[in-house]
Amino acid sequence: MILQSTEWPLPSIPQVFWQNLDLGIFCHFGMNTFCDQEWGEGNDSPELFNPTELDARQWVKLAKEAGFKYFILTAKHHDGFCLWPTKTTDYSVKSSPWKGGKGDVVRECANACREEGMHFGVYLSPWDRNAECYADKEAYDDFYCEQLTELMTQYGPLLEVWFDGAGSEGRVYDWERIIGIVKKYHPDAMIFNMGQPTIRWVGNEDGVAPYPCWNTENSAKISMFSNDRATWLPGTPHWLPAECDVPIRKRHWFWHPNDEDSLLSLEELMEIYYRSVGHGTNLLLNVSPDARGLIPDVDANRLREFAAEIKNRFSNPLATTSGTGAELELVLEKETEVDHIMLMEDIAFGERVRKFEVEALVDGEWQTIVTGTAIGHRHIRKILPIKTKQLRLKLTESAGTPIIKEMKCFNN
Ligand code: FUL
Repeated sequence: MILQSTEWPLPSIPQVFWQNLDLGIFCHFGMNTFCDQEWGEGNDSPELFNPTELDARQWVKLAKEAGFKYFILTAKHHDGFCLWPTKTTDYSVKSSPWKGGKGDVVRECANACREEGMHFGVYLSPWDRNAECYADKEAYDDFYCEQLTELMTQYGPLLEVWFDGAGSEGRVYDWERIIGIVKKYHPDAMIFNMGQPTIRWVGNEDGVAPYPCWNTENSAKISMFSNDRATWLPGTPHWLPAECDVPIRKRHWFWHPNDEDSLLSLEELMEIYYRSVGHGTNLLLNVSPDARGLIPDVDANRLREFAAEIKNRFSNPLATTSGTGAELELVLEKETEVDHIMLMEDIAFGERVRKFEVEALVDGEWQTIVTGTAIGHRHIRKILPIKTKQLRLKLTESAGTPIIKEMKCFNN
């Protein structure tokens, strides 16, 4: 059935670009790294910030080697400590012993990204537990806008700006001004979940999206700590793809000593992959540098294993096709066992498919092997292995003519 309506939300070109990147690395590094904590109160001495071997190239090269396409650094977390020498406060790298107070982590990371061809983004926590002016709404809005302007103007192109709602439950910021600054300097950057977002939080920190996870939404949760919905400015687009964020060490965004046991297993990471990228969202996987300023070998190796497994499962399709219309056939060279199906719509034309089935020809009979609703940017389905030479995709409900960018099958 083709729905009558010819009106459905379309993504912007930068949104499509961002969705095609699929995989990003999140990097939490800061005062907490040196204090064995997740949420500093903003009173730890800058003297403690002293990475002995900081090398942002190591972080970014690893991300690139693992096939990740963007990198987001916590320029300031809730403790208020700034990783760049901001003019707005002394609570920054400037007051630390690292490089004699002349260092700039944001610059080193931005430069490494540029050199490696990695898209760069920044996280700037609205909640600030150090800034004295935080209690004064207007004064803090000024302070925050100045910090944001520094980040927007001194570090080259930015793919994404991450606004974290944690700690800001019930607080109102001057979003119009904040978003205005992002748009002025980086009109194509993705804005995460607050103000006038262009991408939304998936609603948990486990890295998993529900199925279906439609690309359209009218609201999103502000944080883990309340059921409040983020306040969005008028004009927020209806097309708002989700990003799934999760740390590679269970519940730990920052590095902690003697914490290797919390590293996710390869199986857990693959499960996350199926339920994020496989449900059509981007995956933002956090990997943290330690107190040396280097990503530890165990984390780096796990990330490499993860990358190798994705490649192993999804880079050699048995057959590939694409097409327009309500039915698509996928013919294999010979009868083979199939255990994964991957489908992609051409989302530049919207998310048109509302219901589908995949059938396999087995002993001359068509058997339904998959039924679903959303396809969107990507849909990956693991199935019980079935021997077949031919598959067909039936798009049983859609808005307008379905446009399938890719249909593939695999045998692992
Ligand atoms: C949460 C924060 O409270 C965590 O520390 C981390 O930054 C995560 C990405 O978002 O809301």
